[in-house]
Order: sequence, then C-alpha cells, then structure tokens
Amino acid sequence: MRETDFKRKYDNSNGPLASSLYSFLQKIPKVELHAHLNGCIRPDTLFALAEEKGVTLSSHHFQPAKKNENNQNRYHTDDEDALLYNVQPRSLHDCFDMFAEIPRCVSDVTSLRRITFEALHDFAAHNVLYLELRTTPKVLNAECDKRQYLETVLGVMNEFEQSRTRPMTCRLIVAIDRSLSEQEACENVELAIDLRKSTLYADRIVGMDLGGNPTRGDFRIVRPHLERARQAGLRITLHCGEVADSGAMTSDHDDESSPPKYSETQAMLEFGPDRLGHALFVPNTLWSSQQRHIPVETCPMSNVMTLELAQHVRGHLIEGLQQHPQLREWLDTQYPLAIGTDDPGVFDTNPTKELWLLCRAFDLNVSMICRLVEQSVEYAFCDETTKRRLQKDIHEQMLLLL
Ligand code: 6MZ
Repeated sequence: MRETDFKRKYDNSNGPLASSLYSFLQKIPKVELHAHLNGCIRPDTLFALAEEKGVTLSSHHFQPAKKNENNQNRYHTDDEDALLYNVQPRSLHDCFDMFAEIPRCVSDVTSLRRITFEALHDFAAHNVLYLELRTTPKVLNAECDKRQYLETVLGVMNEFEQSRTRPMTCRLIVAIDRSLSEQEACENVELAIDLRKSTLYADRIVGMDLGGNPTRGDFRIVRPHLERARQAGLRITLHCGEVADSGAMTSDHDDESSPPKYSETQAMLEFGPDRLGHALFVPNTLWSSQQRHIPVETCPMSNVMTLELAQHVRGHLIEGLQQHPQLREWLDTQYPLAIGTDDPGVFDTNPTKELWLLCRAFDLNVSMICRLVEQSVEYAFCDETTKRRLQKDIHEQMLLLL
C-alpha cells in the first residue's frame, strides 16, 4: 500500500481515526527484547493473587483498573483518553516501590506459572513473533529455589511454544538486580551457565541483564561476573544511564591535579555490552565511534513515566514523549533501536501502544515503523538461523498488511 493510500485508510493524526492506526499497528508482527517478567503482571492477576494469599498491598500505587460505562477497561482502543494520557503516573520511585511488593504475591510455583503464561499470552496477542523475556531468579519458598524458579519459567516457555496457539519464539535473559549482593550476582551467572549445559535449555537461555534500581549498587562489583557470563557464551545487556551519572564525565574533567571521577556510564560502554537498556543519559562525548553502534532497547512509555515527562504537559503522553532526551536524534540518525515495553503491568502499556506512541510523537509513517521492527531482529540474542527465519516471517506478514 502506498503511503498516501495508507494515510487515507489509517490516518495517524489526531481525531476519530487514531484508533485505526492503533488497530493496524496491533496487527503488524513485532519483536520484544526488553520486558521484565514480574513487571508484566496483569493488574487483575496481582489483585487476585494478593487476595488468595492474604497479602495487603500497602502501596497506594495499586488501584484496580477503572472500567468505562460499557464495562470495558481503560485499555480499550476506542477510549482515546486512555491512549493519550498517563492516567496512572509512575515515577522511578513509584515503580521500585511496586517491584518490592509484587513478589509477595508471586510466592509459589503456581503463581509464577500463571504470570509467565499470561505474560506470553499477552505479548502473543499483540502479534509478537519473538520475545526475549528477562527475570531475576528468586527463592520463592522451601520447594522453589532459584534453579526451580528459572526451570518453571523455561518450562512454561516450552509449553507455550509447543501448544502453537500462537507462533511466538521465546527466549530467556537471566537478570541481575544491581541493588542486591555480589553473591546474588555470582549465583545468577553460575546458574545461567549451568542450566545452559542441559540440551533442554541450551538455546533458550540467551543472555544476562543488569537491572534493578539505578540509584543503587555498583557496576564495578558485578562486572567480573558479567565478564564470566560473556566468556561462557552468554550475550550481555546493561541498563545504562537510566538516571544521570553521578560521576563526572571525562570531558568535564578540567582539573588535572585530581584523578578523574568514576563514570558508571563510561565504564559500561567500555565493557562493550551487546545491547544497552534505556541509555537516557549518555552524553554524546561518551559514545566513541565503536560504542556508537551498540543497539539500544528503548521503552518509550516507561521513559515518559520514570522521567516524569508527561507531568510537565498535564499528563499528555505524546507531548511527554516529544521531550525524550534521545529519541528524536536516534530516529533522525537511524540509530540501532529495539522498541520494548519494559513493564507493561506497571506502566499500563503493551507492544502496540509503544509503536502507536512513537508514530504519534515523531510523526513516523508506516514504512518507517515497519522498518524499525524488521531491523530489530538483528539485535536479538538468538542464533542466526532463528533470526533469518524471523526476518522472513516478519517480512512476509508485513507485505500482506501493506
Ligand atoms: C531497571 C527494572 C526496571 O526480574 O522480578 N526492572 N530495572 N529499570 C527499570 N525501569 C523501570 N523495570 C524492571 O522483574 C522485575 C524486576 O525487573 C527490574 C527490577 O529489578 C525489578 O525488580 P523480575 O521478573
């Protein structure tokens, strides 16, 4: 379909046809490379699990989703307000409060299986053809240690793929929470390496992530463990520059008598990860020509929320996203990007909404958004054969739609 024909059919300006754009974007095949399992929990499931386990959610952030007069929840695409406004603002502080509470409800294998199945189902419902889901292994109870935790998630992925309800390829990234101890980081790396020795999981576990509250922890402590993971063949993604670097940048360092201050962002770039998460505060001076090509997992809705961008424009998400510190330049320079949801359950988002926001905020046309999605397969951590198959499937589906 030519762009002008498309504009007629799926207008992407303001107005009543905006939801047609949403419906079109819902149908296109997608790739999700940045999603945290516990951040994907459906609000309704969280409330049900809390009730079942007698957990009182103390945080004021947990509010049941409001329904409109037709008893549809706020995510219904005809409800323009739900798409345009951040009806439930989440600061960085808010979302880490929530992450501290969610595990109290996901406290056994049954609930872990449930949230994993639901997360896979929800991504597949948005026609995600390839998912890299990440999670921090946890000891849930006496029957479920970290190994069983990961085996449960991997088992659900196997079942989901075999059921062929939806043709989605699932891979796992084992996460390290930077706010926890070095021992935790070491355990997670050893566990990922060990599980990959089993033929059952060799292809399924593809990488390690460093995440968690960016105002806590120290990359230098985790670095040797990530190095070991890399030596063992795991790919590495780092949450980087999610908040401004507390260390001075090298270019700011004029005083030659004192040693340069440590910059975590710089240390992370020098480590040479395979991908970066967010990369909101990475000064241009820090991207050397080689580092400039590290693909970035960008999560528009999460960034608008945690940077509180929409707050400045009365909750309007599109105007909020237009204030994003990097996205405009990344799009203009065709920087390697993968669009992710981060935490759909926490940020009221989904893979379609992320693309919709990008189109609306930066006036992207349909071929641009399709190209972004197709290119992001290149940054996936799976093997080359899987990538080529995905590229073919995505391309074929796109051709049918356009
Ligand atoms: C950094 C984040 C995050 O691992 O329990 N996580 N880390 N920045 C973010 N941006 C908002 N969103 C989620 O999933 C929840 C965990 O993922 C990390 C945090 O460590 C959070 O506790 P899992 O499945």
